[in-house]
Amino acid sequence: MTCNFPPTETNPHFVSTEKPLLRALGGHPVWPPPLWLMRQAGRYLPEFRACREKLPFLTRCLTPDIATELTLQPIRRFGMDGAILFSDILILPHAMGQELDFVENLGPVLTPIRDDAALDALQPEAVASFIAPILETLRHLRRALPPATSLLGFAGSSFTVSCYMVEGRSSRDYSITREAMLKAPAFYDRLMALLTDATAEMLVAQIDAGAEAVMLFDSWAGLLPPRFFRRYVIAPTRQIVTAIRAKHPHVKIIGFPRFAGVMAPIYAQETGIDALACDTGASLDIVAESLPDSMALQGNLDPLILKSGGDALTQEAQNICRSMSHRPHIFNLGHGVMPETPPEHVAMLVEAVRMQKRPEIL
Ligand code: 1CP
Repeated sequence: MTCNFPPTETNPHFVSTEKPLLRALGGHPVWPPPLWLMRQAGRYLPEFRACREKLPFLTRCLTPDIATELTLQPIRRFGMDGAILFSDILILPHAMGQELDFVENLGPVLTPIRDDAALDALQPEAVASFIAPILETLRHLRRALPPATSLLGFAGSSFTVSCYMVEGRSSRDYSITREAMLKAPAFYDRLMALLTDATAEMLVAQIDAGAEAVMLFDSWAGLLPPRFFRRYVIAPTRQIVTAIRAKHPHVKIIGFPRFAGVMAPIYAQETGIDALACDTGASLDIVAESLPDSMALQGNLDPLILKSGGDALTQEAQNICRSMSHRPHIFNLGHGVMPETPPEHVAMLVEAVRMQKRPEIL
């Protein structure tokens, strides 16, 4: 018999009625850990590829029925605990008027913004109506998702989005953007201020429309030296967190400062986020040592191990879960699912995480 009273972790029969992912984000250990995968909706799924051939990426993001369907595909197949809105971090600059295209084998292409005149032409006031279909998708998803699945909204962090806006495309080192910090600080600070306000507003709108938690992707955070990291990663993230908290004090925020290394726990503590998403190179137990017990960690299986499959996949996934069993942990990858990943490996991973025994009774 199970019993859910009194509500305490020390009662071995305690069963929470809260969604597992939200419970972990709230600072409680959950076993087995809730699970979702970055880029879980994507090219590795045949049903995704079928839709991809018919419609351009931006149309898929901005058509509520399609974006809802693409968000739900991995949930139907694998029953993840989190559903992440099908959209992109570059929708925000596009919504402000920056031209954006996604080119096969090249990725995003934007008209670069490198001076005040280009910045003046942006229209942050246009964002609200541009993202209306995305908010509609969130409302659809809240109705369509299974009761235990949590709905995640997201945005890119100001620094990472600025990289694409200034550079105009993907780059190895975003040197044009980083040079703008040095050579045109007034311009760059203006861009960051504009982005930080717009990002906070967009995330508040996503929460108003039904997102139950939000994630900030700072994919290129690790490119910055510590002083710049504090100024362009930690400070704007703290500002976004503060703005969200003012409107939605209980909604949890996940931060992902990729490649931040030793700066990651400092980021976690100084920004005020609720959960730290860790990249593949992070040692979760070492990161955990410098964080409060109630702060959830998310991650961090190597996407290449998922692609390769076999015993290494089960072993590595279970090692991560066991090392985090005593604290709030959300299982995920250290970066997105690779397009060449066989869907059966994802099914294997979900089973390996869900079916393992609790460490104390092994
Ligand atoms: O045609 C296609 O299928 C395009 C592929 C694709 C997809 C499926 C892109 C282009 N974006 C997305 C969706 C996406 N992007 C999601 C939602 C779906 C999900 O996670 O299941 C999310 C959360 C993102 C976030 C995103 N976009 C990031 C941050 C995370 C990360 O990967 O580091 C970044 C940097 C982008 C930019 C982007 N979008 C797409 C591409 C090819 C790129 C460039 C990536 C690069 O520069 O390396």
